[in-house]
Amino acid sequence: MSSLYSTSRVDYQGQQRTLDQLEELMVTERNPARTQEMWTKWHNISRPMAQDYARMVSISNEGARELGYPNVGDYWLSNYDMPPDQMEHEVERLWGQMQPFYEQLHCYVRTRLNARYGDAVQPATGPIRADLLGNMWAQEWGNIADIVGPTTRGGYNLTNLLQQQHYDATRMARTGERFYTSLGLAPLPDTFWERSMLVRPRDRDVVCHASAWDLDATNDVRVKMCMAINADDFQTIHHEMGHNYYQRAYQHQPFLFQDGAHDGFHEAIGDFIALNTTPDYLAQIGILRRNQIPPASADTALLMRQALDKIAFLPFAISVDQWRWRVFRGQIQPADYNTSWWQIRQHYQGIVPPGGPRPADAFDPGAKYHVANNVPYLRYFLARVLQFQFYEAACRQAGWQGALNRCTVYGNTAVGQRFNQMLEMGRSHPWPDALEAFTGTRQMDGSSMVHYFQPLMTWLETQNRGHQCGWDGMN
Ligand code: X8Z
Ligand code: ZN
Repeated sequence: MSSLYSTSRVDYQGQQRTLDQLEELMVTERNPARTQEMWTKWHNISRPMAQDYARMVSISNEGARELGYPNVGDYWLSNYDMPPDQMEHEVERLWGQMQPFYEQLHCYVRTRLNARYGDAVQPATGPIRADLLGNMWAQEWGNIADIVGPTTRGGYNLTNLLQQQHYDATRMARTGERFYTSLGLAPLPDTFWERSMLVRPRDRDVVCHASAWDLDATNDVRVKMCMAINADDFQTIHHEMGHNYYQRAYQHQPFLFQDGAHDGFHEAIGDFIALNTTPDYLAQIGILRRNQIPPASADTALLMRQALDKIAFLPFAISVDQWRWRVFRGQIQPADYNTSWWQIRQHYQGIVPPGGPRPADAFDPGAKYHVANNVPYLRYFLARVLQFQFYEAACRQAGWQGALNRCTVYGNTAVGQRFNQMLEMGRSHPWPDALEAFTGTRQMDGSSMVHYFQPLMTWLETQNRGHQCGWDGMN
């Protein structure tokens, strides 16, 4: 399953394309016949995985039972210092805090897509077509900010800026490292630069899905990814370095504690850093000119781009593991794999596949890396909530007074020191202790995310007035 995922190529416009190439094309392709073609061809690569997946489910459930868990779903959920059913409630609680935002965002995006493409492509009511959102899995929608966002003077496009200034993979990575060192953390070792793989090699197939590695629990940390020069991968390189900086910070812990406080912490570190790459910061490091910093009146547009990435992601992340928990618990049988996958996605995300219902023998979950490679996904949902808690706490420590989305703690070594205290703890304490060390609170909580996006929420509610929001199957 893993090598099928990583080595598949599909014919598109007369050429054999890899996933990373298709992903890059999806960022800017706005012709719905073409996005549908790319989408459908990629989702068809995983059809042959269905049987292997079913076999993997039964083998790994057997392993989970030998370890004393009823199934793999409960085993995964047991990783959060509380019983699995309590953790499931936590997830529902956190999603409940953000769900009204998502509904407003969905409603607004649907209206804008309908206006652009017409009823035949995107109806004004009901779910959204999954290939129109600028991302192969409709998991982050920021790439269509240019067509759904409010038009503002003084907006900027990070992808264009990086390309115009001839950024390459190393420079993207050096830029990421500079943020961490500005907080007082040590530079990455020379071996990072010698041994990391930042671009797709010409001469062999590799697993391109970005990852971060700690080879020797002392110094040999590396990133492996196939970088494109765009805003998505600017985010991703900060994300991966977050893993590496965490790994380095907890290397003095005993072996069993050399890990994140929980897996959502590991995924949140680099994303928290990337939240600080504000226009002001981009100007400080020369990506943006001072006179290009968008005025306060552009905040709606800036928040929109962030919401398309951060809020739209939440129901996607929940869907992936809701589906798997039910599969591992035997509530979804192999014959129903694909139909349940789309029921769940329609329920949480309000999206549907392009071109009508998918064939029952398709295996669309396998077209996502973490399913084909059996990597749990709840971590990314938790990370999305946590990163805003980290960010709000950091900005409070820095004494920031303005709008939360304009805060950057770049260069703030006092914040860096307290941040590092949390990182150094690794998994040596229950996670609420680690959270408290940096933020002062012991609960995961969506209210930082709510604060960040509140001005946009108000704006969206006005825009959506008179529209019938929601979709079939959401309740
Ligand atoms: O898989 C990742 C990272 C590696 S841990 C690149 N992410 C999720 C995804 O790509 O689906 C980061 C955000 C969500
Ligand atoms: Zn990660």
